[in-house]
Order: sequence, then structure tokens, then C-alpha cells
Amino acid sequence: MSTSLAALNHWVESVARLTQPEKIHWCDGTEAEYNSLVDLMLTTGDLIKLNEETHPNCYLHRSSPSDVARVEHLTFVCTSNKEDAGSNNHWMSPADAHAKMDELYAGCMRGRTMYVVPYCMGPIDSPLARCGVEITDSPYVVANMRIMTRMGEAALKRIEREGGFVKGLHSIGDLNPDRRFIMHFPEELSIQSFGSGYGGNALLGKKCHALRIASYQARTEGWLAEHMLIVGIENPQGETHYVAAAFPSACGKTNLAMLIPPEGYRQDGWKVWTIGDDICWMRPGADGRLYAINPEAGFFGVAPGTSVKTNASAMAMLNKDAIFTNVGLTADNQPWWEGLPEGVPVKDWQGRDYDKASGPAAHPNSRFTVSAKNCPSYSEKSEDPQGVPLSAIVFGGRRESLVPLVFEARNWTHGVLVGAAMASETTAAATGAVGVVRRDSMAMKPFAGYNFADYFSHWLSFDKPGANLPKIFHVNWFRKNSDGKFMWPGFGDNMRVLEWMLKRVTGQAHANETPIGLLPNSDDLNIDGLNMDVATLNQLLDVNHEAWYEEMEAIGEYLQSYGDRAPQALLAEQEKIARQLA
Ligand code: GTP
Ligand code: SPV
Ligand code: MN
Repeated sequence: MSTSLAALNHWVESVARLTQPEKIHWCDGTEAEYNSLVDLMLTTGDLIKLNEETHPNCYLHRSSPSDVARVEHLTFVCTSNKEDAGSNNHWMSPADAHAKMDELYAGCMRGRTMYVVPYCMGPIDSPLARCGVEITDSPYVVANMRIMTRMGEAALKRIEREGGFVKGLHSIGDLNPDRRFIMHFPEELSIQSFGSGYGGNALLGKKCHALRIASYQARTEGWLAEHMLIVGIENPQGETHYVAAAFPSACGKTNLAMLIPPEGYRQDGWKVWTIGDDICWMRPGADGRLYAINPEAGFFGVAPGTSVKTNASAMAMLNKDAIFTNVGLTADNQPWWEGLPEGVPVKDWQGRDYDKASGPAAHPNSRFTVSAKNCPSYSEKSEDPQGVPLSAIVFGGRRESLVPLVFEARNWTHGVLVGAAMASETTAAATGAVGVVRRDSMAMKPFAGYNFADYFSHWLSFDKPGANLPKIFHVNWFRKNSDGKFMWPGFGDNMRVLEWMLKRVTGQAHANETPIGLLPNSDDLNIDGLNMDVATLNQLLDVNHEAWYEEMEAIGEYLQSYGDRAPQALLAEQEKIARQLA
């Protein structure tokens, strides 16, 4: 296979001249191709076959121990003008970045196969979808891209028809963390990644294309590329409302996307439909509503903490056709991670004999890769080229104190402030300290491909005549009591909060005005069948004016840090709320 598109052939040839691969393989995306890549990786030891009886067609991959998460300090946005990348990004000039990368790439694929991976982000016939080509020397990346995207011949056909595509060049290099860079050139619609084989650093369709490059493109084309799950909630009357939610990495998107409602809700006829668990592209439709697609075709989900109790849907989809990365192993070759109630690990994620004293069996950022179609709650609407209309947008983070279980924004501008002001405790999804509260606007701190000030303005611009925008909410499943225990049960019980939100959307639920937004009373939330006292619930719904005043001041300073480019409307909203809290 090759292509009739001259621009693509030229690029592939020029990359081959630079990187000097032994062979070039154009990926067609077939199952036969996937199987032969798996066979190859079983011989090289890149994959380990898991128990065929319990986990047919499942494999374990162990990444290099220093290559287990995204690396934000090595991720750059290379715009000609530094200001366009903004203080939210690390910046390098395109010329310097290209010089650095060319040096790293020179001859880096000698003796290796170079894979050319055409892919489409979104349903192949969707006007909202966008295509790219990733060149990589990692068969593990190819196998993951086949699960995570619409990869192969159909994507190539669309690329040939359209003529344009996002160029992603990836080499694992020698996996040396000192020679690792993830570079983005939004003005060239290109990505260059070197020295990592892990997740968002290497599967370039995901964070690099579908968020950093796409967010930049979306701004010029009038849409949004967001770090959000998309879920459909069907009520007992059979109406389905779609909700998109932005939580930072490892803060509950996959879990909310696959939520199983509590027993009583299921009996009443509530159902949950999964569209996406990580990325949402949305655009206003002719009726003024925002329509959303999931650009991905699979899930690259956090393993630890996933169990039948927390996420039975995820467990059900992990029994076949999945790739596990950096989990532990049981004696009979089943994958194992912390949080599973059964099974005993004998090997840890590095393949060492498991010893509790030398850390967890599974790396805290260990992951599974699986097709979205494996999910029991998979929605056929995921394939709808027009996307689904959103009724609500939810922001949220990990905050052990201050932030209530749920509140509603008064209007779009206030909602954009709520998103911009988001903060969360850091997690193992990126290297660096864990548990430190940092601002993470719209959960996009590591993913916005341009200046946050311009990004906030772009968000505000959707509120215009004729728009029929979703309501905006903020949630926090992670409040802790003085014993350090989570106060809210979370997981399936988050349905109770979703019900209140959707009843707010349809005008059937009550809310109280507070300076930070609209909150339910304890009796506005259904806690039937929940072992929770009203005092705890009241604490979860409390707004401490003094502490919130301080938070609002900090939010003001944060917005000011973006200088003149920060939109006045957000600052005015922040000042208004601060005055009410004073
Ligand atoms: P990325 O894939 O990194 O973007 O993460 P994500 O946002 O999809 O997070 P995910 O759903 O995988 O959850 C990450 C961790 O948070 C897991 O260990 C979950 O068990 C835990 N978690 C998810 N939802 C809840 C919740 O409602 N309450 C509590 N306490 N923990 C939760
Ligand atoms: C995240 O970190 O938000 C992820 C995992 O979804 S990765 O693909 O590595 O970015
Ligand atoms: Mn994510």
C-alpha cells in the first residue's frame, strides 16, 4: 500500500531519509495486520500473553520504568510568537524545536520498521471528524492506535479526498528521559515526539492531536476540543440527555462515562449510555445547541481502583481483546492491580517478584486499552456523524476541602469562570508530585494548544444570539472528612447528583442562590438506599463564605496572571462574586 496523495508520499519519503528505517509499512488497519503485530511483539517480548481462558486475546506490555506517564515539563507548544502559546504552556521557537528534533531523529529508525498510520478522529463520515497520519517505529503504538482510533484504509481514503492531515512523527528513540520531547507545531498542524512509548506521549491521535492541535484548530474554526467524557442519561420516560464532563487526568471521567445507577434507579428505569471517556469535540448545530462527538474509538483507562464494585462495565469489557500496560500479574497470568478484591499478584509491573515493601503491584498510572464497542453501555450514538446534543457541561476536580458536592453556574459567562477557576490535586497520570492542588482550567492545563486567555475568550464567544447552550455545573466527588476518608460514596451514586442536574435542566428541581452559584438543599438530592446522614450531606453542600472569599481572590490573581489578554468579562464576573462574599 502507498497513497495517491503526493503531499503524504513526500512527507513519508522525507521522514524515511531522516530516520533511515530498514522497512516502511503502511498500516491498513485490518485484524490480520493487528494479529501479525501482536505475534511480532510476543517474539520480541514487547507483549506477554495473558491467560487465554480468562482473558482471550489480551496482552501485557511493560513500559520502560522511567516512561510511565505523560511528561508535562518535556511537552512544548511551538508557536512563532511566544505569547500565542501562553504561560499555560512550555514554549520553544519552531526553529529551535525543529533543529533539536531533527538531530534526535537523524538515523533513529536504523534497523527498525517505520509504520505509517493513517487515522481518523471521529466517525469516519462525520463533518466534525479530523484525520491525521502518525509515523512511528513502535508496533505497540500501532496496536494501540488501531484500538483507540479509526485507523487504516478508510482513514487514508478520507485523507486523500481532503488533501490535508495532521502530521505526527514519533520515535521511541532509546527511551532515555534526557532525550525525550513532545513538540507541537499548531501553525504547521504537526507533532513531533521522541523518546517515550507511553500513552499521551506516543499515541499521537490522543492528547497531541485531539486536544493540543485540535483546540488550536477549533478556535479558528468555531468549535471546541475538550478533555471531557460524554455520557447519555436515559430517564424512566425514555428521554436521553447528554452530558459532557471535564475532570483532570485520573479524576473520574472513565468512571462517570460508564456509571451504573444504584439499584433503585435501575428499577425505576434509569439507564446510562457511554459515548466517550476522555475527549469531546463540540460545535453549535443549526438549532443553536452544542453537538458533541467522541473523536476516539477506544478507552485508555486507569486500571488501579477499577473493580466490579466501582466500575462493573469497565470490568466486563476487560475480559477480552485488551492490552494492559504496567499492571501486575497473578500466578496464572491474569492481570492484577490494586483495588481488585480477588487474585494475588506474583509479579509487579516491572516483572519483578511482587513484594509489598517495594511498592504497588500495578503502577498507579497503569492502563488498559480496549475498543469502545467492548463496553456494555456503549451507545450506538457514538457513530452518529452529527454527534449528540448536550444538555449539560460539568466541571470538577479532586478537592479534599472547600468545594461542595455540586453547584450550578448562573449563566454561560459564570460557567466559563467556574471552568477557568477549576483546581485539582495532581495525580499519577503525569510525572511529578501527586496530591498538590493546582489550577487546571477546564481540565485543559496540560492540553490547551494555545494561550489560556484566548481560550477563555473563545469559550465566552459561544454565548451569542440564537445559541441554546447547555447549563454548566461543577462537582467534587473527593471531599474528605477529618479522618481523611471520602465523604461522598461516589461512582454509581454520582447518579444522584446527575439526576438533580438534569432536573435543573428541565426545570423540575429546586436550587438555592449563593454567591458561588446555585446549590441543592439536602432534601433536593435523592439519598434513598444510601447510608448517609443529613449532617454529612449538609457539610458536602456547605459554602464557607470566608474560605471562598480567599479562593475567589486567588482566582482573580490567576486570571490577572494572563495579563491584558484575559477577557474582561471573566474578571468582572470574578469581582462581582468576590464582592458578594466579602
Ligand atoms: P484519565 O484517563 O487520566 O483522563 O482519567 P479519568 O478522568 O478517566 O479517571 P478515572 O475514571 O480512570 O478515575 C481515576 C481514579 O479515580 C480511579 O482510581 C478511580 O477509582 C477514582 N474515582 C473515579 N470516580 C470516583 C468517585 O466518584 N469517587 C472516588 N472516591 N474515586 C473515584
Ligand atoms: C490523561 O493523562 O489524561 C490520559 C492518559 O487520559 S494519557 O493518554 O497518557 O494522556
Ligand atoms: Mn485524560
